[in-house]
Amino acid sequence: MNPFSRSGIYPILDAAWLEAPGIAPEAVARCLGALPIAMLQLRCKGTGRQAHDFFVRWLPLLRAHCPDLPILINDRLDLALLLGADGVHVGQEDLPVPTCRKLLGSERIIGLSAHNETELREAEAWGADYVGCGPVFATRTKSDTQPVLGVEGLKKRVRATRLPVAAIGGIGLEHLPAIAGAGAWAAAMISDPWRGDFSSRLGAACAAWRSAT
Ligand code: 3NM
Repeated sequence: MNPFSRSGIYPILDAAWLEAPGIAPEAVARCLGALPIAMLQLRCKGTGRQAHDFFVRWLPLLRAHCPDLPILINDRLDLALLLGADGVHVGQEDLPVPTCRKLLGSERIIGLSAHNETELREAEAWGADYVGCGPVFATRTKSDTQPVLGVEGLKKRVRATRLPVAAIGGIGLEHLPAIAGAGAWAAAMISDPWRGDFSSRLGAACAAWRSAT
């Protein structure tokens, strides 16, 4: 199945949230497997060993509970290859897309963060499968972001590329109708689902997306 045929919520599971005390990994994985989400990403900005242990722990667990869902790894192409992830998401400072493509082959998914029209054009020329565009709103999760795009800025990015656009940055439940209305393929969310009961909040996000599209 074309992984971009289903638009929707794209949870990015960051180690900072996933490894917090009190998190029940099985319950999180089960909840993700039960929801109509578009794609999943695991992200760990820790040291090499921390990242290794995190991806080794979580990827097989998510795979077992979400067999039909593409699961990407942020940045760490080596660990994506090791673990058989469905692809990687890279930023402008990470390994270049053509290098990732050589190592991953044509079937796996490569997402690239793109912040202006030049980067959007490069993403297409290099054969990225989708682009991440943000921050749409102010975010506390990442400090070195570009200026806030807003919904109008997001619409411009969507119009400027033929690639599917994953909107990212400060996206909460309340923003989903506007993000869907802007033509984004997905709304990538890190912190919002954790602002309450993870499962109910993510379920509400999926329902909000469905009613907006
Ligand atoms: N990339 P939250 S914003 C990882 O603008 C990331 O490229 C961004 O986290 C970009 O959903 C961002 O908690 C953080 O705001 C998103």
